[in-house]
Amino acid sequence: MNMAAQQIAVVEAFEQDVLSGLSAAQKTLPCKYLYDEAGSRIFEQICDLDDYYLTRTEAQIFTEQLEDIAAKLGANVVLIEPGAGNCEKAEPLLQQMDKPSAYLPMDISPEILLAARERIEHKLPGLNVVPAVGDFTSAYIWQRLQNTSGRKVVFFPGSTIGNFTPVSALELLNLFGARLRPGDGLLLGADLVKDSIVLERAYHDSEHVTEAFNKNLLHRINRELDGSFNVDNFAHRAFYHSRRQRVEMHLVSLEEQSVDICGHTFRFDEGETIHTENSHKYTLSGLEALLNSAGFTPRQYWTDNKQHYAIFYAEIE
Ligand code: AVJ
Repeated sequence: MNMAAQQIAVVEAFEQDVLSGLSAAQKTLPCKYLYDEAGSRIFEQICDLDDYYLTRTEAQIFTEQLEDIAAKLGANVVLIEPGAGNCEKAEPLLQQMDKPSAYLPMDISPEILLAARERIEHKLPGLNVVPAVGDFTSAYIWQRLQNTSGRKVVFFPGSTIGNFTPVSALELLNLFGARLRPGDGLLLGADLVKDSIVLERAYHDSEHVTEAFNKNLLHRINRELDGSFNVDNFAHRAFYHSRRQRVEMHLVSLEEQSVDICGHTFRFDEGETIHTENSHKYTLSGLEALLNSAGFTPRQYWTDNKQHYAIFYAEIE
């Protein structure tokens, strides 16, 4: 597919997902659409918030345990990073690892990947950087690894796993594992179950940045799909659902209203919500069970002193 055709396919997928998501009894929108250019910029602001402990805590564990983590991964490793973005998390790790033989970042944005490749090749001369553009949840992008030789480690930080329901998280880890051989590894970052006040503050921050992040999705529909959302008629809601072990993000309709999108009309009752994101939280034993179910044997984990966040290293037996 050429670039223009690819762009049209992307817009059509967004349109279809929005139309079908808003036609469901519980209106819903896939959370991946939160991360357009504007959304990704707002997400970076979220990562700097005092209330949002995740990014800071994961970075602190990596900084403090980097030697130990790199040693666990071993020498001559091919490091694969699904959803790598700007590749900033992999850089210090690659620097600390013993003769990494290649780095394979995957992302849907070619521009970000190419800029990151240039930066990393400059900082780590001799390292083979092989970016792959595409969606890491599709089997297609993983087929490219079929002929990669050497020990592989999949690097999946950022608690991205939390966006997946437990069932789809297992499917995703199975997809990763299908391309790995015995002795290959997975380095996974995940947010842990904790006091619901701490969790809810992280997703309903006092500076209203998460509100802007959530509402950007409505602005995006207005921009790209000719939508008629009056964004001020919706409120941001985030709450911890303890049985489902997840923070849910919704947009609440503040009044009875109708919205037109691509020639279709959607009705909203007062108080009706659009479910926009799940952020699943795990216990240490829950993570071990998830890894085991996907054929990975946990070898070691690292946490912060409050046990707010965990990084697991596991291997295929
Ligand atoms: C990027 C999925 C890790 O779930 O904490 C942050 C996304 N949403 N604030 C998370 C998010 C609202 C974030 N992840």
